[in-house]
Amino acid sequence: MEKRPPTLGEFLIDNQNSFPYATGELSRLLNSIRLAAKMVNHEVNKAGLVDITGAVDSVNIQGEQQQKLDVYANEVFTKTLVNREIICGLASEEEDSYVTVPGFDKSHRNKYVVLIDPLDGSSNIDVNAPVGTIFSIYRRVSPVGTPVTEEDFLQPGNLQVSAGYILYGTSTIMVFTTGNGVHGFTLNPALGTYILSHPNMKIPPNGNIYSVNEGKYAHFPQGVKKYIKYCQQEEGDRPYTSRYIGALVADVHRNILKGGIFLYPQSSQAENGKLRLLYECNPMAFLIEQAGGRASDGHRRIMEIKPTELHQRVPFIAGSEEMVDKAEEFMKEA
Ligand code: P6P
Repeated sequence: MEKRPPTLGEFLIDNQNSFPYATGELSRLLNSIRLAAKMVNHEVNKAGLVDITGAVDSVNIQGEQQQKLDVYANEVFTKTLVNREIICGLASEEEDSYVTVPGFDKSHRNKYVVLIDPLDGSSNIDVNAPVGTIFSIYRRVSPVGTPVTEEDFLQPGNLQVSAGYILYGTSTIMVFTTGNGVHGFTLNPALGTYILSHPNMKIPPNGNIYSVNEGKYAHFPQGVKKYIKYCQQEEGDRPYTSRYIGALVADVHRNILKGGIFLYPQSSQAENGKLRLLYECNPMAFLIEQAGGRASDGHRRIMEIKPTELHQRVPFIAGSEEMVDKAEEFMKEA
């Protein structure tokens, strides 16, 4: 009889020994993210039916109007991760600073810190378009048994132990890596379990989808403008198809499956672009590189950038290797 695909829980048990520093903590950590994602998914799926869509009268540290689901998702992930006493600290895009997990005797003995964008693309909520959660996990650098420090969060992306996203789309999928490839688990809502649906995801080395907010074209640097015009020229497999969902998780997930490039460049309006290095670019870069693609800021590999502040923004050019190579050629010119 053909063996059914494993659930996420079974996968974590079966692969426990391949996780870095296999002590069971990482498995428990990924399991707590799985639970929080189910809770957020439940609310996202009924957003149109209950009073949970729309904005609250608060603005987050990014200066962005918070949506009700933003606040809810942040609370769910923060409480689930802190209450399980698995981590020593947490940083969220929605929080001004990092959160030290209370309970000196226990939490400070934990080895991992988590950085999270609880609900990426939240402006899509009210129009029933896809949204996502992005997470990034590091091993602390400060001594175990002491309170977590900012340095624990300001680590370059190449030190990530794990990273992943949950895409709340036409179905809900959790995609993550622990440095041994990228695997996708689709939620079976009837059973409440995530089933391995996309084992060992690989991004095609080339593709014909480019993803950029062309409404900002006038503000892009010359090299970016030239690359966009290159994408639109009739030659070979071009013009490419333009696809832009307005939620990083959805655009990146599509590009990993089909091949493509995503660009959020710097501009005259935003000299470092919009996307956050720690909560969005590093985890996505880890996943894309593990899937065989590339992620740069147009000049440097994203995962080699040494962060200087928690909410730092960087330009983000990522996806199929040959497409990122070509885009960087144009960006070198001007
Ligand atoms: P713009 C969502 O706010 C987000 O952080 C990403 O998910 C998305 O790719 C990007 O911003 C969209 O930004 O400026 O094109 O609306």
